[in-house]
Amino acid sequence: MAILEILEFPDPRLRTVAKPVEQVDDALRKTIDDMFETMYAAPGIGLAATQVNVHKRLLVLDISDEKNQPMVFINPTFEPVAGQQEYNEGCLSVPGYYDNVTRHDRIRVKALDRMGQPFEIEADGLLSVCIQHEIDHLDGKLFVDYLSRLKRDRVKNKLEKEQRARRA
Ligand code: QAP
Ligand code: CO
Repeated sequence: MAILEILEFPDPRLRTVAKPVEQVDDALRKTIDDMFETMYAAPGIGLAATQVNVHKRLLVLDISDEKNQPMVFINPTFEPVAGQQEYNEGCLSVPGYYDNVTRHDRIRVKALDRMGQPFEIEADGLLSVCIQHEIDHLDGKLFVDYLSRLKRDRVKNKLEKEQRARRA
């Protein structure tokens, strides 16, 4: 297993639209395991392949307190079922910044599991927010895109400054 480098906003590679996974094989399962190791080490509750510069439609998450409920979604899609909710979101690619985003509450999700088998679930609350946030990454979208340009530009400047300091 390996800890992968997480791309940070405003890295243009975060804008890549990921391609569907065509084969769920051992090589993909290795990427999945590395993504879990990276997410747990961060620590985070969700990670999309885009964030580790792998442009395949794949995401991992674990919203449990004990960090013992890993979930994998390959080629995920969702449909809204009911309601809206506001959640104070963060992102491993936007470290140190949190803001409120309104999304669907109950959604129906279809995906493949780590053996390539199709499954469907309904999700609401935090699980639903997390799935929608991670699917956005696969489409090159970040939660800061839902905020005002003023807020987004402030976050961009702050992170660019931190990234420059780290490289100096
Ligand atoms: C996405 O985010 C998410 O700023 C997952 O300094 C977040 O795991 C979905 C993290 C909230 C729904 C609600 C963020 C770690 C982790 C930071 C994360 C940070 C360190 C974010
Ligand atoms: Co994120």
